[in-house]
Amino acid sequence: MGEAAVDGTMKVCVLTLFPELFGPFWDHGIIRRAIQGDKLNPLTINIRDHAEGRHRVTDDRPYGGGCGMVMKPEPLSAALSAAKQRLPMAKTLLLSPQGKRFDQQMAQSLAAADELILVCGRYEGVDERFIDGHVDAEISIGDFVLTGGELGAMVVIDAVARLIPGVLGNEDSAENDTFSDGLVEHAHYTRPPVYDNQRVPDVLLSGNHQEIDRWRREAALIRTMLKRPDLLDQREFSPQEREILKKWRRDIDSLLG
Ligand code: 4FV
Repeated sequence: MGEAAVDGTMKVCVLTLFPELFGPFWDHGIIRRAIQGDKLNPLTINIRDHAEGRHRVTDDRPYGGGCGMVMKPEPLSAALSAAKQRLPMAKTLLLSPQGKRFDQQMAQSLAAADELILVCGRYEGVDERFIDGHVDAEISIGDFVLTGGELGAMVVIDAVARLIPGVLGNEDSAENDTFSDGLVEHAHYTRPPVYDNQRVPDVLLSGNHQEIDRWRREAALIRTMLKRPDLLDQREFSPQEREILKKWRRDIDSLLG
């Protein structure tokens, strides 16, 4: 999805009725650092600025009756044209419960894009003709209904921005991400070595990085089996993981005598 970032900067434009919601998001943490480091170039466009008439109406009652309001197609497509003037190569993504479920894999593919346009709906949703005519893909952050797409857009931008080369401190931290290899992450510990009468696992204090890697791989595997067994359904185990699983089977067999 989208051409690789030629100059290493991802341009992202958000179409929303509440651009002010994004101010704090742009101004904090890794996102702020990505913007200051020219890795992320954000833009918000207020859909209402592209609505006609004195009242700049952006929504109306649904044809066929029923409760709630629907976002009108004209202000949306006018706002989108303004965005495309700045981001001509961008794919247009609508945040909606009907969308393809967002996950780390999708984040990795979006992170390769040079430009992205994210459309945030409000009310009951947007007029279907805008989707048919202008939306390249719909993305859902989960099977629940939000009051607006803005939080979904922030989730997507946050997960994608940290995968842009050079955004995270040392490169490899994204490599060991949860889900980057289809497993949940191993447990993390920091000082103090004893907390609440609980000691940090000795291997982590050993300095033996081969043993530490092996412990972390084993921990990731067992935590995935315990916390997210669904992640293992279609998953191919690496030779190292197969060795670990066989060792467990031997241990269990010896326990069972
Ligand atoms: C949503 C989701 C979501 C639907 C109607 C906004 C709301 C309202 N977006 N993943 N789940 N959107 O619930 O992305 O317009």
